[in-house]
Amino acid sequence: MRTKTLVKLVVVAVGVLAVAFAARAAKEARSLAANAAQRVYVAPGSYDEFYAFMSGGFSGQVSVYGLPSGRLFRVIPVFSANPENGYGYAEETKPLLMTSHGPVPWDDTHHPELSQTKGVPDGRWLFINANNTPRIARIDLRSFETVEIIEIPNAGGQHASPFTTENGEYIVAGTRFSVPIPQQDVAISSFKDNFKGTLSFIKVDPESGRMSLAFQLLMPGFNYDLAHCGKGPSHGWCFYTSYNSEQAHTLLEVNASKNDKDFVAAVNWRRAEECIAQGKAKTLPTKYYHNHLDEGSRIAKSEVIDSEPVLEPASCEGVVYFLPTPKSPHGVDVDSTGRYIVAGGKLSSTIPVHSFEKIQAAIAGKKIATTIAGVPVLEFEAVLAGEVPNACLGPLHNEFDGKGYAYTSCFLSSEVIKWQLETWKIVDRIPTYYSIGHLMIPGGDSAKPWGKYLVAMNKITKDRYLPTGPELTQSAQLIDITGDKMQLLLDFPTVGEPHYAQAIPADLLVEKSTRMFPLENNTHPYATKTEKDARVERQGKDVHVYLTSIRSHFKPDNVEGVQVGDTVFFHLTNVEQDWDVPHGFAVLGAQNAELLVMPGETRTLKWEAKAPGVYPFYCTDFCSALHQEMQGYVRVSPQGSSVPLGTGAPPPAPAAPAPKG
Ligand code: RUQ
Ligand code: CUA
Repeated sequence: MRTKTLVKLVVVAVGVLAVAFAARAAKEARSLAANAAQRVYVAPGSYDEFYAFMSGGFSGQVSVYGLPSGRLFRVIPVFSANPENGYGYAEETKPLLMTSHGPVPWDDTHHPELSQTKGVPDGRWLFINANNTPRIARIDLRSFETVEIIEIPNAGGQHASPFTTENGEYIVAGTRFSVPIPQQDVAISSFKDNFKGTLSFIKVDPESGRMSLAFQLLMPGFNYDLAHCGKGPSHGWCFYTSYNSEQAHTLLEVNASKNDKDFVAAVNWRRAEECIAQGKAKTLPTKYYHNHLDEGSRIAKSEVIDSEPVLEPASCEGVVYFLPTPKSPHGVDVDSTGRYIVAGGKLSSTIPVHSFEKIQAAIAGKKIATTIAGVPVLEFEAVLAGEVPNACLGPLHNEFDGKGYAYTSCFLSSEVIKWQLETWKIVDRIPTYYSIGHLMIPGGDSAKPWGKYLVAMNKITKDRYLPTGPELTQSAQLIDITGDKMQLLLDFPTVGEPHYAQAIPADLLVEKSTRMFPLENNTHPYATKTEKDARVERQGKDVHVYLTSIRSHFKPDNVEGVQVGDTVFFHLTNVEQDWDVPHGFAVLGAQNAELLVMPGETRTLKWEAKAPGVYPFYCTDFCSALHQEMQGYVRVSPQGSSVPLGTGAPPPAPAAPAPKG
């Protein structure tokens, strides 16, 4: 029956999409603000009002845009190596991408999450998940760089991640694909017996931001899709959607759509802490990596961790409850007051809203319908606050404006709807082009949304832009939400596939933006802080070049005495102490990437000397009028050659004048 519903919905959706295409011009004209251009125009040299951080999806990165202009400022490399600046190629950054599977140079990022204090984004860090090889990264919002990556063990498809509690006590994560725990060779058809899901709680050090895996909750093998944590009255709880409560292991599009309701798992993490303090957790042997960039040396180091506490619901009463939720829910969002938990329903046309107060009353009143693997299932009617009827097709995600309204993205009907909490009445809708996934309001998942704009993130653009072959861009659409009617202002193409995004007022970040790394704080063991220390040293078959850069030369700019079979480490210290003066470094035949070295830092490129010859190197970043002069050579001689190691022989003295006679 669910299959039929699905087919019907898809047929309707295709129809809706066709209509949307045909009537696009007319509808768009109606929803486009009259003075849209003026309202998004940020004059040359002026700053945007908000920073928006968008996930890159399958690009594995985070892109930084300005709002309202939609201008792209930067792509921050996170889980994917980035030859553009040497991230993942420079020796210092390689350890950031280490995992228990070895170095992993790519991933799929979905949900950026700003750190919060008292439920409000504080502009310190941005967290983001890796879906495929489960990890969470932390980006420092002073330097806009990835400074830490922690692997999440016992997980697959780490999608319900990384969502913060009100004060960053935890960043939570959930496993979309259940797996055998511990991993083992079992028949996939033994899914129901052997596969489990995990909900992870990662502690964040309030001073340094350092993450550590505090514990995992072992759950029945459903697909845990998304999460959000409580705030205000619901602080202390986190909520995870799940689908595939059927525990199907094949043909999920049919077999995981059978049950009329799946579940939101409501986790009381304070209760978990109590149980762990009472010794109720098991220690599971496991192996995962925790990688961290040292602030002084700016060298990443990896630590391997081999066990972790795991809590089973049956051994900790009251730690988790299931809230029945219709039709394969996707997003789960907590409104700004912390009183309502709004779920999506990929195959639904209504939006179910759970009430935190009613959940507490249902627990106290033992309104328990059944129990699954030690998890009590609360009665649907007992926890439901209300439903938005005839909402739209395929509601996925919700954000809030702090004024009592929720905004829901509807994938199948390609629109955003605005509705009122408590009356559950729809007050406005606006089409999106096309197939919107997430939507984002600055601070829209926090206790104090800044409101003003809404960004729709669309999966499909079809006829919206100039065609670029078979692959078309995804897009973001900026919508004004200050009035009664939502108004379209702008749309712009995005990098990779933006799933979710977060935005924060620019003035919370601008002042503290890092301008350079002070040379005196550089503790890199191969740093060369002054030109007079520039040199070349040999250690067996390794040659270390202590290199400096400053406008417009390298020191040394010639290296001789390298022999075939040597490995050359170019340790480049950019000794500039000025803003916006990186120097690049590239050498002929390098099989990794370039280096892009910020003022005051040291980065290392490994280069193999393979054949005799003289190989040029140069600066890749146009840094000065004499940038083109910023170059050098490395000479490679045959093995056993007598060419001395050093910075090159001085030019031969001019020949003495011939005696007169
Ligand atoms: S997802 S389009 Cu957050 Cu990866 Cu919903
Ligand atoms: Cu340094 Cu160009």
